[in-house]
Order: sequence, then structure tokens, then C-alpha cells
Amino acid sequence: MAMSTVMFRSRTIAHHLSKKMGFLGVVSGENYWTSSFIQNATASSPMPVGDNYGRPSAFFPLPRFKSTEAEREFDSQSQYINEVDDDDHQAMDFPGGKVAYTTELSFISESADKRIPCYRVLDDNGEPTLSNNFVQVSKEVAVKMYSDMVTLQMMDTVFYEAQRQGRISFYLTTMGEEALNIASAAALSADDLVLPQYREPGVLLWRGFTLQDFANQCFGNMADAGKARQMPIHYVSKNHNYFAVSSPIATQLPQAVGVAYSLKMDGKKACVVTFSGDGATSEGDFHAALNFAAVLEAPVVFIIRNNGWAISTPVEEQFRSDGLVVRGRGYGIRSIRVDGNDALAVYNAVHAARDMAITEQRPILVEALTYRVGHHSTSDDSTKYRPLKEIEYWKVARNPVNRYRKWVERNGWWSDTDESELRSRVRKQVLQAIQNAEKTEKPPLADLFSDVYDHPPSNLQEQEKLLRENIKRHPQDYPSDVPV
Ligand SMILES: Cc1ncc(C[n+]2csc(CCOP(=O)(O)OP(=O)(O)O)c2C)c(N)n1
Ligand SMILES: [Mg+2]
Repeated sequence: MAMSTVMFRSRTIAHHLSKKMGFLGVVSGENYWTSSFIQNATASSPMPVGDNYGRPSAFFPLPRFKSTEAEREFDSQSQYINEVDDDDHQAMDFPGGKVAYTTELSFISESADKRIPCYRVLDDNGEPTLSNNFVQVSKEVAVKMYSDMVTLQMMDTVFYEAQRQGRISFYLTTMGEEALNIASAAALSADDLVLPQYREPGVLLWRGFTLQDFANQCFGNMADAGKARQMPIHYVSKNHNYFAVSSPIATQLPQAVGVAYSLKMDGKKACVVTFSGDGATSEGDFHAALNFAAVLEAPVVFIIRNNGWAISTPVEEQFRSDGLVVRGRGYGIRSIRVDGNDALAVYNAVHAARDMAITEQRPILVEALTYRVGHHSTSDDSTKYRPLKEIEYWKVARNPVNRYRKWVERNGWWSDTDESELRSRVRKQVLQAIQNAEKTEKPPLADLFSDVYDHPPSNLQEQEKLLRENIKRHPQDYPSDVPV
């Protein structure tokens, strides 16, 4: 009796209060998203907002809706609500919440009048834009951010060349997305778990994965934590809370929600951050993940790198919505669009997103607008399907590293001498890492079949046997440096 009486009383008191104070729009058949939207429509903003982070300005932090008919009957036994609101007749009492009626035959437009704006802190010349209340990064963090962006660029250049020389089988660069890689990592805590797509090695670099670690993975040697089972660039590091890159697109997204839900159940003060490209959003997994995250209220930040292309498919052929930021709202997820080539904007947006994900236990979506300056991978030639001028524009005029450097220099934190010292040091380190990785022994063939099953099933045993027989018969077709 005790518990049900308490619940009954608290609900009827809440109902009574809300009638008296009128603070809860849902009671009068209107929820606060609607009212916020109407206010904002007149203020020319296409999205409903409360504070700067998009939190609703209403009293309750989550869009929970009013009771259904069953609850009203239950409530009607209460002394507080025998009278029926006029407004109650203007709304359908539908499971999940009341819906206001309208006499207007009106379809919701497929697009807003204006595109969702893009948050930035630095202009294209690296000057802070006016009236921005951004979180200031310390000199130490700012300089590490810049150094890591340059290191990432240099690693990409040398590894790409190594692939062209036939020393590794495959590579994929982050050219053009260095700021997004490094600034998002800088805004997180080391406890936050990262589920990457594949164009985010900068997050690992920021967390202390060494150039030697990168080289070991790409060369597939004994020191690779993944035991050389995956293609180059499929990094993994348990020590750095970085899940294994996986080739099938978007599989990381529902997994990320599951991981975030486990953090929630364990009451951890950390979140999950998962990256995906614009192309990944066309996978069913993307939609499943967003919906699960919303209803489970999982502390996960979805960072979507909208870089204009999914191999040769341009975004116009990928979706017809205003990019990907608007997808959040469809699933009830708070979202922001950010200039992915502005390191400070990315830092601030991810910092705020992380904070909300943890303190409010909810998913957040960040769409970062950027550009894939390099080819998709070493198996691609992007000049076959996009204009050189477009690549050049993003490489030069919208270069995220040069833009950020201007800001760091203007603060007096960086000089030409620092630049040349950094570049010569990193170059030596990358070349050394490659040489070491090449010299390091490859894992034995048996490693290909271990670690999944305690007792390998018969079909796996048969595959191993066939492989060994085949190697004996055609040794010239197999690498000579893999211990059999
Ligand atoms: C399920 C699946 N389909 C197709 C592919 C082939 N594929 C690899 S990368 C890629 C494009 C992904 O584009 P996007 O998500 O925009 O990431 P970006 O490469 O631009 O960073 C495709 C289609 C794949 N790996 N997995
Ligand atoms: Mg893409």
C-alpha cells in the first residue's frame, strides 16, 4: 500500500501544481518542444533551443509527456482533478503523450527554410570570432594539439609512401581531418571509451599510442596488439580505451550504445564516443544505434565526420536531409553542427557534448563538417570522380592545421624554430619506427586460428590443415617471413 499511495499522491500533486503554475506545457496538450519551436520560429532560428547547449528552457530536462487516458482515469479519483480542462478536448490522449489537434491540412516540410548553422570559434584566418564564450585551452594543451596534428600529417605522408613502395599492403590518410581527430580527443577524458570508424587515428595518438605502435600494426608484426590479423590501419588498444577498428561500416555504432549502457548501469563518470563518416549513416546500424541510444538514455556521443564523400559517392547521393545534424532530432537526440576544420570549435563542442552525456545521461550527436583531402585509401584515385579544384580549395583555403597554427602563433606559443624542430624530430621518429617494424618478426601462422574458441571447432581445424597443405604445395604464393 505504502508505495502505491506515495506514487498516487506525488502524481496528483504534480498535476495540481502544474495546473496552478502552468509550467508544464504538456498538461495543456502542448509540449515544451512545440512551444519552444514556435517561439524560435518567430526568432528566425530553425531549431528549438533553450540555453546555448540546446537544453529545453522548460522545467523538466527531458521531453517526457503527459499521461494517457488510463492514467487520467486513475487520477480522476483524486480530489484535485474532477474538473476537465478545456485544453484536454483539443488534444488526443495518445500513448506516449498528448498530441494537439489542428484543423489545418498541413504537411511538415521536408526541409527547414534555413540550413542549421555551423558553430565555429576561429575564422578561416585563425582569428577568434567575436563574442564567443568558448572554453579556453591552456598553452600546454594547445601546443600538444598542434604538435599532434603535425605528427599525424607526417605519419600519414610517410606511411602512404611506404605503401606506394610496396612495404605495406594498404593505407588510408586523415588529411584534411587532423583538427577533428586531435581536438575531439583533447576534449575527452582518458576514461572515455572510443569506438572508431577508421579515419580517427589521431585520437589514439593523442592518448599516447606511439609511432612505433602505429608502424607495428601497419606492418603486421609480433608487436601488433591485433596479432596481424587485420589489414593496416585497423588499430586497437585496450590501454588507451580504443576499440578495434572494424572494416564493415557502422558496426561500431550499435556496439557503442551497448558499451555506453553498461557504463550507465555501472554508474561510471565516463561516456562513450563513437565516430562515423557520412557514408556510414546510410547503414541500418546507424539508425538502430541512434534509436537505442535515445530510448536507453545511453551516455554516448556520436561524432559524425561529414567529409563530403563516401569513397566516390558524394553526400548529395547519400542523403537529402540538411546533412546529418537533423537526424538527431528525428530520434530525440540533442545535436550540434560544428566546423570540423576549426580545432577550437571541435574542442568546445565535444567538451560540452561529453559533459551533457555524462551529467544528464543521454546521447548527443555532433556533426562535424570537414573534407577528405586525400584519396579514400591507397586503393582509390579520387581525381577520377571529383574536381581537383575542390580538393585544392579544402587543402589550402580551408586547411585546418594552418588555421589553428595561426591562432597558436598569435598567442606567442609557437614559432618557426619550434616548427622546424618538431618536423625534423617527427620525421626521424617515423622513419625509425618503420625500420624497426619491418625488422620485427611476424606472428606465427597458428595465431590466425587462436583466441576465439577454447577448443577450435572441426571446420576451423580443417581450414588450418588445408592452409598448411597449400603453403607446402605453393610456398612461392605465401609470405616467406611468416613462421609456419
Ligand atoms: C558494410 C560495408 N559496406 C561497404 C563497405 C566499403 N566501404 C569502405 S569505406 C566506405 C565509405 C565510407 O564512407 P564514410 O562513412 O563517409 O567514411 P570516410 O571514408 O569518408 O571517412 C565504403 C562504402 C564496407 N567497408 N562495409
Ligand atoms: Mg565520408
